[in-house]
Amino acid sequence: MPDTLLSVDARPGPFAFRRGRTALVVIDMQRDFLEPGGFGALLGNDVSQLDGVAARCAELLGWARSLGLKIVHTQEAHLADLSDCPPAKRARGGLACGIGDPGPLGRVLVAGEAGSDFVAECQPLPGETVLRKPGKGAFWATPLESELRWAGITHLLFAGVTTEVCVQTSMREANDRGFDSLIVTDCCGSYFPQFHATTIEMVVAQGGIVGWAAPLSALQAATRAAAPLAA
Ligand code: TIU
Repeated sequence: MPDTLLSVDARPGPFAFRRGRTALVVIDMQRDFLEPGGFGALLGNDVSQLDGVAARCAELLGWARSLGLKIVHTQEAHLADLSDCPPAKRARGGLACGIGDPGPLGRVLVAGEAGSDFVAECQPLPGETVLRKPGKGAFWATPLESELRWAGITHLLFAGVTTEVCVQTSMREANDRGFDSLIVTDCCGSYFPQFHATTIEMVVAQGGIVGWAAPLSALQAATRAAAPLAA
């Protein structure tokens, strides 16, 4: 299949990428962050602030699948023995029911438990990468960078939750590793709307100090205007 060059109407300027060199990274669309009783709720957050993100991420996934993009789903979850959970992370917040404890969705933030699973709308398909990560950033203590480089990926599209925690941390890690990255603004969400909005501004400020930002509609428009490359 010939590659395709797409140009997205983005901030702070056009974001051009080749279909064959671009991956969609969907960050932590797990029950633990989106549903009542999960880690996000146990931290004291109002998970209803994330209503609508799963449906929009599903639409983004459909767009990326139809384009044949590489797709990575990350999952913030720890090993059952918590050997990959820094004690400082577990202690943070002083929760009565925290990481590793039995909660309404199984052991909190532990791989294989109900809360660690992806929400129904964002389940990975066969052939897509599922990347468990112990931290907020997708590159720390994971094989993500190697996997992207081996696949020839140079450009990344970021979506998922939460905008200012795991999405922004991962995007900053990608930026420092030389990947050009775009945050899909309406396919991310935060428990704090003002943090979501400010994160977008932080990304695109200073000429795109961290990367680019655009809504899903801009990606869809870019596909409609796309031209196949000769080789
Ligand atoms: N608490 C919060 O906003 N986020 C996280 O703990 N993890 C992710 O963002 N995935």
